[in-house]
Amino acid sequence: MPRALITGITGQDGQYLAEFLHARGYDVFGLVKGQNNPRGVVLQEELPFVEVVSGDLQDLLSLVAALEYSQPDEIYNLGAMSFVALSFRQSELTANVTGVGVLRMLEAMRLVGGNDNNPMRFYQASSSEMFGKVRQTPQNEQTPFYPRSPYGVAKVFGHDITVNYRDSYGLFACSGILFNHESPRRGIEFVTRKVTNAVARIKLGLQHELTLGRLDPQRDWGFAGDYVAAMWQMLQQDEPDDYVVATGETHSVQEFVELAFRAAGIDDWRRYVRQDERYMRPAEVDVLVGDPSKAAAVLGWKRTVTFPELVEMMVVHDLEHEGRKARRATSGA
Ligand code: G4F
Repeated sequence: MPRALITGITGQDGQYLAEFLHARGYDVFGLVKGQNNPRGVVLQEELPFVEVVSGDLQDLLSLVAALEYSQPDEIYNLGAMSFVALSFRQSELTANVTGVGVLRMLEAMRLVGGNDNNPMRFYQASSSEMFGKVRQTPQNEQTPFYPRSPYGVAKVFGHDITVNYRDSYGLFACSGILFNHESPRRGIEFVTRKVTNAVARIKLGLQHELTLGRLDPQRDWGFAGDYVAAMWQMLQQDEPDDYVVATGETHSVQEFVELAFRAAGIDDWRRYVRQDERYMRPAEVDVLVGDPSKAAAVLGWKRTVTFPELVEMMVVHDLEHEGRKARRATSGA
C-alpha cells in the first residue's frame, strides 16, 4: 500500500486530501503538533483511518522522526499559519511556520529520503496570495510574485525553496499554486464561511447582522474537494513541476454575499451587512484570477463545482448545521 504523510491534516484541505488518498488505498499519516491537541482528538473521530504522528514544522528533529516512523512515499506539506489577516499581527510566527517550515520539511526529506529506487515525493501548498499586487492577468506559473502580506512573503519563500531544492538536490518536489478554495469545512475566520454561517444564522433568527471589511476585493474561488485531486495528480507525474490550480473566474466579496443571501431566500442583503475597519488589512490583494491551462493540459485537472454551486453548497450546509445546533440547545440535549 502506498503511504502518505500530510502536514496540516486538521485543516480543510488536510481532511479532503486524507479522504481522497484513503479511497485510493493509501495508508495515511497526519502530522499533529502539541500534547493533547484538541484538533487531533476531533481528527480521530472524523477520520479514524488516519494515523496521527506527533511533530511540528518549527522543529526539524520532530520532522525527521515523523518521516522515519511513517516512511511515506508522498509528503503533502499543507501545514501553515494560513490566515492572511492574522499574519500582519503574528508575522514572525508566520515566517517561521509558513516559510521556514517548508525548508525544515525539505531538509528532513533529504535526510530520511526513502530508498534510491523509491525516493519520497514532496508537495508544497503554495498560494495565489504570492501574486498579491498582480503584475499580469490572469496569473500563471510564469507570473512574477508581489506578495502583500507577511503570509504571502512566507509563501514565496516556501515556493522558492521548493524549486531550489528540486534544482539543487534533484528532489521530486512540486509546488501547487492554489487559488482560493472553499467548502463547508472551511474555517469560520475566512470570508466565505463567515458569510455563509452568518446568513444561515440570520435566516434562522439567531443573528441580526454580518460585519465585514472590504466588499470589493475579487477572488478566484473554487471547491476544495476538487483542488486536493490536483495535489495528488502532481505527484503521479514522471517529472516534478509547478502548477497553478484555479477556476479562471473571479468574483467580488460582494457577489459572494449577494448569492449567499439569495440562496437562503433573502433578497435585501444590504439590510444585514455592515462594514467595519477592524476587518480591513494594512495592504490588500485587490483582484486574483488564475490560468489553470497547464494543470488542465498536463494533469487533466478540471473543477467540478461552479461558483454559484459552491455558495449554495455552503449555505445549505450551514442552515442544516446551525438549525441542528439550535434545536439541540432548545431541547437541552
Ligand atoms: O477569505 P479570506 O480571508 O482569504 P484570503 O485572504 O484571500 O486568503 C485565502 O486564500 C489564499 C489563496 O489566495 C490562501 F493562501 C490563504 O491561506 C487563504 O486561504 O479573504 C478574502 C477577501 C480578502 O480580500 C479580505 O480582505 O475577503 C476580504 N474580507 C472582507 N471582509 C474579509 C472580511 N476576509 C475575512 N477573512 N473576514 C472579513 O470579515
